[in-house]
Amino acid sequence: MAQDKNPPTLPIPEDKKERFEKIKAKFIEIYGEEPKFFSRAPGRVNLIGEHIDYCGYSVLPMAVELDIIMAVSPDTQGQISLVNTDPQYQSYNVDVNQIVITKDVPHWYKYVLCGIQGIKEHFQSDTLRGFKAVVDGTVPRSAGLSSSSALVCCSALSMLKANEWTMSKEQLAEVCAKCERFIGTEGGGMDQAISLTAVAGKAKLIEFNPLRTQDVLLPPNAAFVVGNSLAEMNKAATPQFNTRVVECRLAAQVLATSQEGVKWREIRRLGELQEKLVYTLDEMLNLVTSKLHPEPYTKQEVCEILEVTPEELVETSLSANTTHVDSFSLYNRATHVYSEAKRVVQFKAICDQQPGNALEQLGELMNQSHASCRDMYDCSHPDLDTLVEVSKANGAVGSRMTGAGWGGCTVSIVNAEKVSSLLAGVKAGYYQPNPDKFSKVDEALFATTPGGGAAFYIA
Ligand code: ADP
Ligand code: NG1
Ligand code: MG
Repeated sequence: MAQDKNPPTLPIPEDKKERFEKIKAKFIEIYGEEPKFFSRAPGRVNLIGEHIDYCGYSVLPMAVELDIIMAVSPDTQGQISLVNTDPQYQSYNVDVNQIVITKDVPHWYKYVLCGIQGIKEHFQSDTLRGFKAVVDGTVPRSAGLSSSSALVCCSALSMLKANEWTMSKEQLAEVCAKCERFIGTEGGGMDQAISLTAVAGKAKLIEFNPLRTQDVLLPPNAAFVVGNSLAEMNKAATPQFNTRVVECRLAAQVLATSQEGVKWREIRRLGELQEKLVYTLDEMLNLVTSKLHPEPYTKQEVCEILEVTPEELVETSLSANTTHVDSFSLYNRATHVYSEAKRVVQFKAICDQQPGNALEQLGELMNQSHASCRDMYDCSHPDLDTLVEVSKANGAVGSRMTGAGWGGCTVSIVNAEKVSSLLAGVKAGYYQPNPDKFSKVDEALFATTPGGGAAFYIA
């Protein structure tokens, strides 16, 4: 893969000028000087491949138009000064050498600090510049469109340029995937990779270890509609996300104990176990059926199988906010992961071959993905399930929750000619009956095409 130096510096598009000017005006009002540059990183919608990036499996997202923009000016004194255009977020200042990111409350500025700290650790320089910034975001928060990673990536870009350092988009994606873990979520790297490497007009297949990306050309008659259920969940503030990461790790380790010649302590991901066994995904699904039981495992049972004490289990398999969890679903989680990994391969193959009924085939895979997220991964929400059904009843060929789930958005695939009727039907069927949701429908429901990736803009 080409390792271009630094994401591109682009002219501000005509239709975005007003927003950039507003951010610039705010910057001048706050800091009494003009910003030197803008950084921008988009959110994303994941088309298929949910909750499998952290198991080592490929995913297939595209960037959206919604983004985080920062107006920036380097600070040679090493101060970081952050102001958000949204008044609900308090301003924050810190010396770049004094950054501490605690995992307790995920305050907004900690995501910015994650990006700064990641770049700092990568370059290990004795002389560091800070920066002053005004942050403006349009990605809905905690809605599965990755506002957190857009913020982390945008911040990393700002730190990089403020210090006049260079790094390829791919290197940045690796750094940003790791540094978002400072705040406590154990994600797999999909969000940062697509935000940084997206190409307008194309979805991407993203593979991990090492990070690789391939453009995916979607069928010409395919359009995508995103609907925010408006149920919200912050991933860093709740243990559900990390519990899934841990359940997948335990499933891999428990399965490993059933295989001769495999040391479970060397296995941390379901994908690593497949590699070690040199099995197909179908063979892995059979292994799950024959070696795991569908009922949840108690912590005691897991400890007995792995022959460790509960204290040792914390060391070998658990994470900071999951030490209290005492029941783990291993069969269901592993079944979801291996079947979802298979659906991603099938989705990519359909896009490559473009058969006449590509849209229907892709839609069916998305429907299966939603059912698996809902029933096997327990990461849907009743509002998401309703939104999926309303979308399918109004012309969507396929519909599924997207992102981590437990609330947030759905993505539907629809024939491009039927976008307007789908939007109208979902507006009437899902939003209108609820006055609170209906008041937000204009931001919550939209058609989207694959957007471009992160970039700098001249101030
Ligand atoms: P998601 O990534 O799916 O949107 P997360 O729960 O991972 O959801 O991250 C949401 C958090 O990211 C918010 O609670 C907030 O702290 C931070 N965030 C996102 N966008 C912004 C923004 N524009 N300004 C400030 N903080 C933001
Ligand atoms: P969101 O929905 O943006 O919080 C999270 C993870 C991804 C991936 C998805 C589920 C982070 C930063 N993001 O995304 O890596 O695991 O859930 O597919 O942890
Ligand atoms: Mg997030």
